[in-house]
Amino acid sequence: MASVHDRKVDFSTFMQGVEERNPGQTEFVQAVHEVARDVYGFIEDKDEYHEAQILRRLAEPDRIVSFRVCWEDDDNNVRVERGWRVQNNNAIGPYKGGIRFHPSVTESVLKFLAFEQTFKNSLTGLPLGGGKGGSNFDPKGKSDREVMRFCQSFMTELHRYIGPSVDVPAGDMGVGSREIGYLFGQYKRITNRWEGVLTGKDTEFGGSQMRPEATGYGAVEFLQNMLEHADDGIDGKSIVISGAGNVALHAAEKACSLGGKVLTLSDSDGFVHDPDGIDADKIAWVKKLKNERRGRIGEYVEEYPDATYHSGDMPWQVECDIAMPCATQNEICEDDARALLDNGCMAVVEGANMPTTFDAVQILQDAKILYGPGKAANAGGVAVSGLEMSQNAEGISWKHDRLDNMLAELMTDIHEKCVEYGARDDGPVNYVRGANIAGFKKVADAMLAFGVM
Ligand code: NDP
Ligand code: 2IT
Repeated sequence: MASVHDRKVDFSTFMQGVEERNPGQTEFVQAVHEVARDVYGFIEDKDEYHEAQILRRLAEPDRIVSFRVCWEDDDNNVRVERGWRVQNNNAIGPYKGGIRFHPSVTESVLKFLAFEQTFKNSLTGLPLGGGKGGSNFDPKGKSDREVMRFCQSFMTELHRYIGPSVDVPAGDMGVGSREIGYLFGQYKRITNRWEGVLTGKDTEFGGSQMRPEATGYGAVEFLQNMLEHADDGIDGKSIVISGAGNVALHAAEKACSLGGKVLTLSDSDGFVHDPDGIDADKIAWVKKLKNERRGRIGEYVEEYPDATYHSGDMPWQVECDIAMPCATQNEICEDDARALLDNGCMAVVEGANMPTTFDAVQILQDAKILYGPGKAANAGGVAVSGLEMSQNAEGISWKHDRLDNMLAELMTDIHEKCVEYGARDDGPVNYVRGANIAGFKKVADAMLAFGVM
């Protein structure tokens, strides 16, 4: 009989298999590659993980549901979009992860996000499995009623596959408070059940205090932990932020409150650069622009004429101490990473999921600057979602300050886990390795306990 040593596949054979089984799914392969590289080092001398094929199983979603979403626009045209829910792994808790509405959504994008989410959710220390869903529907330029009809149709399909102890979606790109309201309303209408099946709800109907702020605030708290660990701090640092959505604006708000100077915000049309700093009042103005008027970031320069607008560009050429990508995947490429380093950037902390390409990550890591990967740095959002689930299950709502403190503690715990597995003698903590190994170990040990399935 072959021994486990004979059955062990090496890293490159493993990755070759992932590529062959997922043709054309570049984002998914990229996410698996980044995790597997570190996990392979960790499990090298641990036969039990090889024997049980843990990594191979984690890189194969438990299931993927895909469905047609049909809706009518304001001109009575019948429109057809695609919808998915990827349930990656529920070893440590019900599937949990956001829903994304964006024209760039594909099965590959949702598989990468669900895979990442599995490790991120494990890092929070809460009982949350990993999932992600979404549609190629573009809410931009649609009326409220069009968004409502789309959300209702999406939930009419999705409700069969979710539930408070089965799978609990939340928001992500293109899905904020408005969309969660429409989705939750339709779930309640179809099932006749009021239950905590979605997080990110408004506080009037079971939402948690601090959930809107949690991802951006948490990312800055993670940055603060990283800087303190390196005997430094945020006060006086210049910060370049991409995006102008939920994560970017709350990251900007928290960074300002800690004495950071935020220089940029962006959307998919371009970025604004305000050398005087985008302070709390200006951020409040952008929040209104985005959430109420659904405007574009370029309008900032009409309100604040000392700022400049750079159409079609990303902000990575702007000189800064710290960069926080908070928009989308693969928004920092190799040239951007080099430009950041040339301009003296000393830390990159990811509010978005996988915003840095594989090669750009390598450049930043080789330069030994502080680099906080999304699965650790942006875990505050899903962590407070986990707290929303607890509050819904108990039928209570905790106060703002309590949740604010719990978020800060959760981010400190995640930082400590990264240090535990990522500390090295010849440079700053390798937060990528730390996050990957700590995230993997908890899920893997639970899977071992369940046997072969
Ligand atoms: P939002 O939809 O609120 O904002 C997204 C922002 O990114 C918008 O300003 C959008 O501009 C911009 N953007 C989108 N695509 C591009 C692009 N190709 N180039 C440049 N800018 C782009 O989403 P969130 O803030 O919620 O999410 C941002 C990131 O954070 C995503 O990666 C998400 O997965 C991640 N994340 C979100 C969490 C949450 O709780 N919301 C939790 C953890 C991670 P435009 O308006 O032009 O589309
Ligand atoms: O990427 C993410 O962590 C999210 N979009 C939040 C998921 C959640 O369930 O709160």
